[in-house]
Amino acid sequence: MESVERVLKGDRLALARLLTQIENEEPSGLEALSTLYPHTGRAHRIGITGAPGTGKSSLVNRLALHLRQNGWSEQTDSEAESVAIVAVDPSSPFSGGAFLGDRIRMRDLYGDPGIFIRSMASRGALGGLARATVDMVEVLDAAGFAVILIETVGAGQAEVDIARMAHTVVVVDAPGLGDDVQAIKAGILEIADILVVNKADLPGAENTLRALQLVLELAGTAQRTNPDAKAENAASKTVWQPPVLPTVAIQGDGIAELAQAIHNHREHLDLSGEYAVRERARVRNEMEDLLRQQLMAGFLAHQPESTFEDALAMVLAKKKAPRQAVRELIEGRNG
Ligand SMILES: Nc1nc2c(ncn2[C@@H]2O[C@H](COP(=O)(O)OP(=O)(O)OP(=O)(O)O)[C@@H](O)[C@H]2O)c(=O)[nH]1
Ligand SMILES: [Mg+2]
Repeated sequence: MESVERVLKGDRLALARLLTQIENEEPSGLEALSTLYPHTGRAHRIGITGAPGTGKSSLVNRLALHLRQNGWSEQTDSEAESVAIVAVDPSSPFSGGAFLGDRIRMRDLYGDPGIFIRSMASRGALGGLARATVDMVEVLDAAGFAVILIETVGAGQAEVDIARMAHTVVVVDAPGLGDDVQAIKAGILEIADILVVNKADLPGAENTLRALQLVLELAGTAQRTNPDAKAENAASKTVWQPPVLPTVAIQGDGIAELAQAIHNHREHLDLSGEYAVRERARVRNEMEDLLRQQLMAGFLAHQPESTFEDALAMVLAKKKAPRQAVRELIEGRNG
C-alpha cells in the first residue's frame, strides 16, 4: 500500500493524512494500521497528565526541545531523539499563547523535522478518543519517532486509560490548586512513575512538594507491609521509587532532571523485566476491549434498535434484573 510506504519513509504529509483517516475511523486508515503494526514497538511512550492548567503543554514543549537539543542525558552526550507529541486535550491546542516570552525558541521547535505535533480534535465520546489515540500512537511509533509524548488532562477514567497505555507516566501538579493532594485525582497518583510539581516559582510550591512526598512515603509503607506486593517486588529485583521533581516550565528549570528521570525509568523497566510485563498487560487489555466492542456491535447489528431499549426499560421499571435481561437478549427471548 502506497501511503504506508510513504509513512515508513518519513513522509510527513502522508503521516498527517493517515492520522486523520484513523481519527475518523475510515476503513482505509484502519487497514493501513494493520500493515504498519509489525513496525511498531520501538518508541518510548510517555504520558503527561494532571489537572487543567498545571502546565502540561508547557512542559511537553520544553521536554521536546530538550530531547532534540541534548538527548536524554547531558552527561552521556546522548544523541538527539525524534519526538512526536499528541495532545489529547482539545481545550488548549499547542498553538496556544502559553509562550509569549519564548516565541523564537518555539519556532525552532515547530520547524524541526525531528518533531511532529498533533492535537486531537474533540469527539463526542471519550471512549472513542482513547481508541483513536491508541491507534495514532501506533502509527507514530511505526513512523519511527523514538519518543512519543502524550498529553491528557487527568480528569476522568478515560484519561487515566490513555495515560495507562504509556511506558512512563508523568503526573503534573502545581501549587495553588486548593488542597495540595486533592488536586490530583485519586487513581492517577497510583499510576504515576514520576511526579512533577510545576510552577515551582509560585508561592506554595514547597508545600505541594512536601505533601506529595508524604503521600508517596505512605503508599510505599503500605506496599512494604502488603505481603503480595512484597513477593512481587522480590520477583522484579528492583523497585521503582517515583521521584518528585520541581520544574518551572516557562523558564526551562528542572527539564534536564525530568528528562534524566524518564530515562532512568525506562532503564528500570528494561532491567527489571517490567517493560515486557507492561506491554503484555497493555496489549491484552486492548485486545479484550476490541473483542468486547466488536461482539457487542455484531450482536446489536442483528436486532432492531428497540430490542435493547425495551430490555433497558424493563430493568429500569424493576421488572427484570440486568443479568436476566441480558441473558434473555442473548437467547432471543425479549418478552
Ligand atoms: N508561573 C508559572 N506559570 C506557568 C508555568 N508553566 C506554565 N505556566 C502557565 O500556566 C498556564 C497553563 O499552561 P499550559 O502549559 O497551557 O497548561 P496545561 O496543563 O497544558 O493546560 P490544559 O491543557 O489547559 O490543561 C499558562 O499561562 C502558562 O504560561 C510555570 O512553571 N510557572
Ligand atoms: Mg495543555
